Amino acid sequence: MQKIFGALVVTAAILTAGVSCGGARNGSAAGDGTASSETAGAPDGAAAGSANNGSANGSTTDAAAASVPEFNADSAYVYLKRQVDFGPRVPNSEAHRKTGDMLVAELKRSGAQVHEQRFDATAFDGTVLHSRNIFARFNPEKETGRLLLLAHYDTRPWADQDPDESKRKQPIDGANDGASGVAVLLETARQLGIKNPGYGIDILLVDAEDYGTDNQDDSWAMGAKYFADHMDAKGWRPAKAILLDMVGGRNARFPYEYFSQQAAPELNAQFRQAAGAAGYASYFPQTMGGAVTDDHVKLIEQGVPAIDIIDYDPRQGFNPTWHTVSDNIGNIDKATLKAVGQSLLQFIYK
Ligand code: 1BN
Ligand code: ZN
Repeated sequence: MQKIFGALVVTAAILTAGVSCGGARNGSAAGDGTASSETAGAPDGAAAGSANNGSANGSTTDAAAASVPEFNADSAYVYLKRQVDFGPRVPNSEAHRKTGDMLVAELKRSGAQVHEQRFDATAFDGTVLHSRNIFARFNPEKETGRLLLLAHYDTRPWADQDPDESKRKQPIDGANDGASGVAVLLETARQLGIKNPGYGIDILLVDAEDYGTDNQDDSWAMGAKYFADHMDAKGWRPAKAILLDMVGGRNARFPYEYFSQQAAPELNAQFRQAAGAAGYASYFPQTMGGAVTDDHVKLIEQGVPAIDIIDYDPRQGFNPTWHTVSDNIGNIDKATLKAVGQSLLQFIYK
């Protein structure tokens, strides 16, 4: 088993913190939710366009779900493009701030109760990252059994894995590493606003994930750590959590991530069962991937069973665009967004 994490610990001091809460509003379909007429990926063994039995117009007060809504990959793609169009979402940049504002607005539009959790984090190089986690609650009155879905929205400041050394100081677009997970969750939020799953679901868009450095585990996932360290005081502890990271790449595959399987084998099995039921088992091979020090580890460390759906195979590594300038929208595969998003909706509404 190959391990992708460092051994050393670095101080990621939190200097200041504050939380604000926005009001809930009813969501509506993303008006511009069709970026193109391309057909998103068909499920295994099915014709394109016939994926699933969902209706787009369920009542917002439905309780138990008899059918699973259809995940609109075109809408997810638009959500991805909107992020990328702001430019690299490096903490402290204007693009980062504008993206955060857009995410808050979209989550409110879906009908969620939205909280902005602001904090400053000191990165490994001493840079103070003015950061904001964005936390959206569906059915906030349900106190137990809540499902947390998360993804990071910040992007890496350096293309330090680029094969061309002259590009390694450039920031990345983060179309896959960052925007893809957020896009799937924004489309999921839109679906939750249309059809109430009948239980508590939270969506957490975390900040300050990707400002890390080799061999310093605590230099990564600072936003997730901040959330995990403060969730009990806020009454926000979930029963289980699913992290999406790099869920839009070409030829993506999502084997079991090591820490996920150690901490939450049952949740992992349930998610993969849902993926199979949705017709997307081929994206989720029943093999062990590597260990990735990602946002979910911060929740696991606080006792939350959490899994990471991440395109990482120890034999092939991450997607070849990982932390390179090629992590751009041209290398996004809508079929991958569809496979992960539909599997997630199947899990939610099963
Ligand atoms: C995931 C995406 N990660 C960063 N971008 C987590 C990670 C941390 C991956 C350390 C490799 C090493
Ligand atoms: Zn990254």
